[in-house]
Amino acid sequence: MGRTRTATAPRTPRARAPPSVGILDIAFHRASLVTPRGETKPDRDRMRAELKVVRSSATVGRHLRLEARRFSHPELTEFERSLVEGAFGRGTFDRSLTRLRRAEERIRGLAREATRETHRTSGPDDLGDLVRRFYGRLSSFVREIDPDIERLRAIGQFLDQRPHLDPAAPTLVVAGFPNVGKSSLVARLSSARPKVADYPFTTLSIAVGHADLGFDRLQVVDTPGVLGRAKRSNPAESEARRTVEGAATIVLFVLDPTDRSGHTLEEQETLLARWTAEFPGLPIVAVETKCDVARSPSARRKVSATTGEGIPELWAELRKLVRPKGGLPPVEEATVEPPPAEALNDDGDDSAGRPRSRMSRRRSSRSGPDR
Ligand SMILES: Nc1nc2c(ncn2[C@@H]2O[C@H](COP(=O)(O)OP(=O)(O)O)[C@@H](O)[C@H]2O)c(=O)[nH]1
Ligand SMILES: [Mg+2]
Repeated sequence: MGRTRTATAPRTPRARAPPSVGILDIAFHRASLVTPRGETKPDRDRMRAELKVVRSSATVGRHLRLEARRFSHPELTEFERSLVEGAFGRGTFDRSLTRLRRAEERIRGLAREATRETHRTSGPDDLGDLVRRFYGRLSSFVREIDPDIERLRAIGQFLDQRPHLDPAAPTLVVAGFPNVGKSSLVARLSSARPKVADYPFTTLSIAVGHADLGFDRLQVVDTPGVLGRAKRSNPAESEARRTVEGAATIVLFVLDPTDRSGHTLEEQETLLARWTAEFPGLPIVAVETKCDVARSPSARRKVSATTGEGIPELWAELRKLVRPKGGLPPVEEATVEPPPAEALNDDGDDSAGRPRSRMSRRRSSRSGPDR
């Protein structure tokens, strides 16, 4: 066998140009359009060099501020920061943001220095050299932070694909092992229409729906399944755990007593016991679902997302737990806010144009993203 490449060898995808290429292209193009004014040609030469320095650096600065702006208007919530930390590593977000801001400052300083230098330089050749040197340094400053810009863009995309949870609203996080019926229950309990399927990890990231409690609006969050392994977890599992830890005011822990999920009740109970110990202040309501198929002898509440059995009683229990401290009159029945039929799409959350909070309008909520 020779070392010839076979036709079936996988081709590496063409690398995308780093962000600096686009940013610098725009900056240099804009700088090339300057129209210097001045009485004499030497005046105009000097002015042209100065304007090129000022305009190219200002354009780059504006682009860098735009890359960072997404994270400060509005500020990320603690929970969003925790999700980002889980997916991208501790501290990486802040590091990239700091490096971006520092680069912007350095570029401002560099431009000030070069502008001053144009006043001490004369002759088109020397001025041309000065601008070229400035462009070179500007380019290397921007190239240096390519990985940071790329990371911030990826973080922005990651957050766009997750619902924005209102940190002030009561939040029911529905969690449990994979394939036990979490998404089916979320659909029963809220306006969300997550994808339901009989294989594990249908739900790879969190999704939110809402239920109107009368006195308040409950956020109901669907989470990816957690296998409850002591030391290891995949990104979807760690997202679920962070949601329990960082967003839940109540956890609905769903157990499947049938053999359909592929996990024994004992395995599931072990995770329930672990979380109960790990989150002592958090109300955890355990329910056994799929009661239309099988019931365990336990004293736990039994429900079925398929037939709706046990759901009103479950609501009554949940409602007591989220009752506001001020003691507004209790409401008899929680009403789920179903979106109108035409708005029932794969995006899950209400796309019905119902008024949402400013924050949730900003980012679209997704349910059951099967990515
Ligand atoms: N018979 C029955 N099947 C259910 C029930 N809830 C969910 N399932 C089925 O169980 C499978 C997994 O459901 P899903 O909601 O996607 O589980 P998740 O992975 O925990 O979100 C799907 O095939 C559902 O149709 C239930 O109450 N009764
Ligand atoms: Mg699911």
